[in-house]
Order: sequence, then structure tokens, then C-alpha cells
Amino acid sequence: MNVGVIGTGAIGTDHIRRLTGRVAGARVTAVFDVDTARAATVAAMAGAASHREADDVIDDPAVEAVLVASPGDTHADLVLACIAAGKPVLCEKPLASTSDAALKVVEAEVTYGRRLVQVGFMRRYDGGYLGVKTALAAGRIGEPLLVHCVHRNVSVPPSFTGDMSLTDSLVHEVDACRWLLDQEIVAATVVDVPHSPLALPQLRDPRLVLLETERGIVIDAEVFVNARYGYDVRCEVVGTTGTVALDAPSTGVVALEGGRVQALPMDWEARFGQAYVDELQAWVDAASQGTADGPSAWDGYAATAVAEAAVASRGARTKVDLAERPGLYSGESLP
Ligand code: NAD
Ligand code: ISE
Repeated sequence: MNVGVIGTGAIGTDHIRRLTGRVAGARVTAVFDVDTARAATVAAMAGAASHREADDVIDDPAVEAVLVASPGDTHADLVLACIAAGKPVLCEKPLASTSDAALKVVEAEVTYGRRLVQVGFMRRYDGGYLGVKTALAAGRIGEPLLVHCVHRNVSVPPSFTGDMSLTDSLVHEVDACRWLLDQEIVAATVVDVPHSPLALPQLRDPRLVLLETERGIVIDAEVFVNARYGYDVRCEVVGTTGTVALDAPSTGVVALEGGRVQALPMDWEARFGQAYVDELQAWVDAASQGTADGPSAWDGYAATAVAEAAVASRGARTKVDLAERPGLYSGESLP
């Protein structure tokens, strides 16, 4: 399958490497980035053409499917153009920067009549999260009551502004919990906590968010994007008869000089590297049949709507205003 990639920054380039070397059945044939020098370098690395506009990638007759890895506020229009062209698209999260824009994508896909969109919620493909999902589905901890989540990044670039820890980072917890619990999140409350002096002044960091699901489960999620010490993602579901927690890949425990040290990953690539490969393989397999599965446009819409409620919260419990879920997305999205 010939893939066109829009956005050749950090994750776009990583995805191109994976599509080129670790995923079966795909090759990258066209790229576009507003940073034309970067696009040219990456195109040369992949043996792809470097196009002048994003639409030239989407409309390129040789391109059979598109991967969108530009910044979040560009996603919705690019995905709408892919749907109009009838091409399967893997869109990095978030699907859109507003729930209205995400809903337009949902409506366009429903009108098209078949799934074309997969959203880059790669945690659904991670072995640790799949273990939690399997234990829950088998009823091993009884009925889930609450979930504790932690999402810590070492640091973020200056382009990470405003409420991005909610709209760009928390959306992973939102999607993972919706998927693990198989229910929608209906309310969000952001609790004020002291700010880290090490965070960029324009950021409120860390954030503590309480989410409530439609069946009354409460999720507490800490998002701390300047935690400095490592990339640390945790999730524990507390049930009526036990708990199940995320098991992260380990590089072993080193004992020396009177201590034990367990290395932590320092970024998402080190922590979720295999999940990205499995996500891309699933996408290529479905896209080469002209469709999509895994996290859907509806999942992208729901995550953005919850993040929007969290942004609006400012300490108050804020309801999530979700549209009616179209039949195209009935049933659970499998990883
Ligand atoms: P980045 O800043 O490293 O790369 C973005 C690239 O997009 C840059 O090269 C920039 O020049 C280019 N760009 C900007 N506007 C563009 C436009 N209109 N058209 C085409 N290209 C444009 O950012 P990144 O970290 O690679 O993040 C990109 C996207 O991937 C974001 O939506 C982010 O949330 C998502 N992301 C997801 C994960 C994950 O774990 N799933 C991890 C990192 C990033
Ligand atoms: C980034 O865009 C990602 O998606 C990472 O997985 C996440 O940990 C980080 O907070 C985001 O900024």
C-alpha cells in the first residue's frame, strides 16, 4: 500500500521509519510538511516524493492511504479531505482541536457510509493496557469502581501552550479509560493543585482531573508534563474483588553500590514503541482493504469533547455534551 504522510516532525518521521522498516505491506511514497527543508530530508530518507501542498499528497493518484502527523489544529480539515477523496487515513491524536470540528469528521464519515478514519490512540495496542482490558473483560476484579491514572512527561517544548496538557495529553487517559471500561465519560472536574516552578510560565502543570463515566465510575488522572525524572504512565483499575494495574515493559533491575535501580523510559517512543508498530500494522491491514478499525472518529470526537469539558471546568464539575452515537460506530472499537 502506498502511503502519503502529512507532517514530518517528531512522530511523523518515527512513523515513516516504522512504515519503511517494521510494518509489512506499506511503503511511503509521498510526504508534505510546511517545513520544506525537513520534508525534503525525510522524503530522501524514505525514497518518497516531497509535495508542495497537503492536498497534493491526498489527491496524488498513487497514494492509497494517508497518515496525518501535523499539529492537532490542522487535523480535522486534512481528515475531511481524505474522506472526500475516499482514502483511509490514520490521524494522530487529537482528531480535532474542538468537538464541533471532530463532529464534522464523524458526520462526513457517516455520510460516506464506511469507516475510513483511525485515530492514533496507540495505547490500545500496548501489551500492558491489553492485559488490563483482558482482566476486566474476564471479570477478574469483579465490577470496576474507580481508576487511578498517571501521565508524566519529562518536559514539553515551548510550542506546548495553554491547555495542551488536557487537549493533547489527557486525551490518552480519556480514550484508554473509555475503551477499558466500555462506557462514555459524562463529566470532568479539574482540581487546582500547586504549579511546578519548573513548568513553562504559560502552563498550568501538573493538572489533576476527575472524570465520571455514565455508569458512575470515577477516574482520577494526574497529568504532569514537566515531571523531569522520566516518562511515566500508570493505570490501576480498582474493582469489587481486586485491582488490575498496567505492567510497563522493563529493562531489568540493576543492583549495585547498595541500591536497586530500575530504568525508566524518557519519552513515549521508548515506552510505547511496540504499540506504535502494532497500531500501524493494524492500520495498514485494514486500509489495504479500503477501510479502518481500531480507535474511530467517534472515539476521537468523544476524547476531544471530554478534554473540552476539562478546559471549561476551572474547578467546577462540567458535563460532557456528546451528540448521539451514529450506528456506524455501534459496538466497541477493538484494538
Ligand atoms: P512536531 O512539532 O515535532 O511535528 C509537527 C510537524 O508538522 C512539523 O514538522 C511542522 O513543520 C509540521 N506542520 C505544521 N503545520 C503543518 C501543516 N499545516 N501541514 C503539514 N505539516 C505541518 O510535533 P509531533 O510531536 O510530531 O506531533 C505531531 C502530532 O502527533 C500532534 O498531533 C501530536 O499530538 C501527535 N503525537 C502523538 C503521539 C502519540 O503518542 N500518539 C506522540 C507525539 C505526538
Ligand atoms: C504527545 O503528543 C503524546 O501523544 C504523548 O503520548 C504524550 O505522552 C504527550 O503528553 C503528548 O504531548
